[in-house]
Amino acid sequence: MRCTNEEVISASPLRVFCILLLEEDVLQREVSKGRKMEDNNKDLRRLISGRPKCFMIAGSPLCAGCQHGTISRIIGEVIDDLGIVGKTIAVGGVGCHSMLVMSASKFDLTTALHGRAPALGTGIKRGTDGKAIVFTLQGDGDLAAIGMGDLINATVRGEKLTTIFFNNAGYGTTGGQMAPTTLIGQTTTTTPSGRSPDTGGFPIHVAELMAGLAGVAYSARCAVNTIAQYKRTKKAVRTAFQKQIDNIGYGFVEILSACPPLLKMRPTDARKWFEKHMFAEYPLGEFKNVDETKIQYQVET
Ligand SMILES: Cc1ncc(C[n+]2csc(CCOP(=O)(O)OP(=O)(O)O)c2C)c(N)n1
Ligand code: SF4
Repeated sequence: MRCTNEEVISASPLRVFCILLLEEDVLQREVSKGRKMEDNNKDLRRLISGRPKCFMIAGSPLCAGCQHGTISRIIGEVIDDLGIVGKTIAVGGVGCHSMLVMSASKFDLTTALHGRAPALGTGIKRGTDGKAIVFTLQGDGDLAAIGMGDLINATVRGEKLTTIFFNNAGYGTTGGQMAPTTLIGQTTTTTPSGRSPDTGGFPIHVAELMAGLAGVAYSARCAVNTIAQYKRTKKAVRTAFQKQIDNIGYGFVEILSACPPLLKMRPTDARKWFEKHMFAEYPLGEFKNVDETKIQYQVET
């Protein structure tokens, strides 16, 4: 997709990184002074162009306006903050969602067959006697279509894993086919007249579904369209990791992520479309946050 320079700058992940990383008071101070950020202000430049310590490269190989990069950055920052880079192992699904973390990070990583990340993560977690901090990166094609059985069964087995779920309402990597999360009426290459419930079924709400499963300790849905959302998402990702670190249960965060090529829109329009339609179908919030995974009923022996 061809974009003007202005559009690329205004919507690219790098700028989203920049804007979102600025503390609000710093931003307000700069704006109230009515001047552009000075090139020689090292702190500001670090905030603008810096990267998580556990990332080896700055920037992103993803399309202009793809919010996967912003989400990946949040994951990197949380791993830095928790000081777990040496014992973290990422398991990437197949798709754009794992591209940045897989190409940029200093922690160990591997990729699973499409949808099988929770199964491979289980093997790694158990093979390290629970010592490794294992998280999966999965898209809505990877997790909610081909991989749904693997995800549910990992929670049913009581695995202590963390999953970051990128919901961009379709398959990005393979050119924009319908996913289980695609909205009713949304046009994709496999729903050229818009998704119809009669033939395409209904959008799936994975964060709510996960909240109903006994092995899950934390489930939330977040977004990264504003500074406030960025902060809330970072807190949610941190909590999802903490549930694993504290051996409480499965930690799950669904994050809404705009994909301009999927929508055949320019980045700025794709973001507006997301705010209008995705937020209506997929409410943001925490659906479960418990400190122990309780047993409902036990047979007396
Ligand atoms: C078993 C199998 N089936 C299909 C594919 C083709 N394939 C690769 S990526 C992908 C879709 C990925 O979409 P999603 O998980 O939503 O990630 P996104 O690219 O949107 O981040 C598909 C169908 C595959 N690699 N393996
Ligand atoms: S196709 Fe979509 S999900 Fe993939 S990098 Fe581009 S914007 Fe991101």
